[in-house]
Amino acid sequence: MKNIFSGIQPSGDLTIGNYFGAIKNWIKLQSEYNCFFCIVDLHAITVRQEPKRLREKILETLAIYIASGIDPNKNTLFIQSHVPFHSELSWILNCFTYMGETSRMTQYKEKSLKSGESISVGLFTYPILMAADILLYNTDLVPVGSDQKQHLELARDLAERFNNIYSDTFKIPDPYISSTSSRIMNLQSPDKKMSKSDENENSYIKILDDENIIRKKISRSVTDSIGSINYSDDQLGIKNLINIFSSITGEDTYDIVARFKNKGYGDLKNEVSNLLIDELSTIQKRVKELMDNKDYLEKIYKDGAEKAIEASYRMLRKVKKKIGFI
Ligand code: AQP
Repeated sequence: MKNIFSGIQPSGDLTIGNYFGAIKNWIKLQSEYNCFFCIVDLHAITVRQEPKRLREKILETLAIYIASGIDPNKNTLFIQSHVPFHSELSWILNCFTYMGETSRMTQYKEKSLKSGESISVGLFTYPILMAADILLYNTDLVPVGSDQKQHLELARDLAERFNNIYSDTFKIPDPYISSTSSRIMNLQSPDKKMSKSDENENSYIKILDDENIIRKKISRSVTDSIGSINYSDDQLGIKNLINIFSSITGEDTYDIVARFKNKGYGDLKNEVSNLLIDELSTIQKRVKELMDNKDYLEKIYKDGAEKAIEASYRMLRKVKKKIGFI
């Protein structure tokens, strides 16, 4: 079986961007691949986190994975900081990365604009840690949203660079990016991606938002003055709603447009709200049950760490040997 690695930062409340862009694809892929699904807490501290909240969000992220349909018996579910090899390989790869490569990263550029002088070095080297995450597990495929494509290219470049210097060591991973769910957009500024750390709560929908909040946020989502429903870059807000619709039903975007011919934006918003509420309510109920059963979650992440350590220590040993460490 081929290997998959993917993860989400517990840096806030997971959004439907994380759900459609990552988790939903994982569910589809879990029966065909040997999957490592990680809660990337080391990545989360690239921006300041409140300790109590971070602890809560780490467990909640694990609960969301399981509640969404990731089978903990079939897949390895673990917390990144429980496997020290991630940080260790990350340092080694730091020494093989050029400053220009990390400076070019769009996510770094966008976030540094927000943080100014107080941006952490961790945010600058974040893609190198991500490369270490992926390369440790002989990963064939990385299911991500399109925002992460550039980071994945760096992982591929670093793997090739290392292999060229020292002979074949790392497998070269491929991205897996689905078309309609690859970039769920901000509900208030549909030219930007939806992000869990956005300051405006109305810009994103949390996986755990209740029915009323979902309806309110969708009804307030920004559209346009054109007045007819088309799948077009001139109507980014409407396009985003159609993509969300399609991510849930699997329907082609053209069929969705045809279905709403002669109907108004209110009809589309209403239907998207209904679909989202339907999709998320079972997950929300299950997350609640899991969060009340911390012993079960602890067993899953402890077993997961053991399996992840077992799967990755050989790779780090091989890397160290090739470099010349004793
Ligand atoms: N809006 C999105 N559309 C599609 N996919 C998305 N992903 C995130 N947002 C969207 C995918 O979710 C996975 C995990 O993302 P992450 O939380 O580790 O990092 P991120 O991409 O930086 O997500 P956020 O929500 O924007 O986090 P913050 O605000 O903390 O930086 C990835 O596969 C990502 O593509």
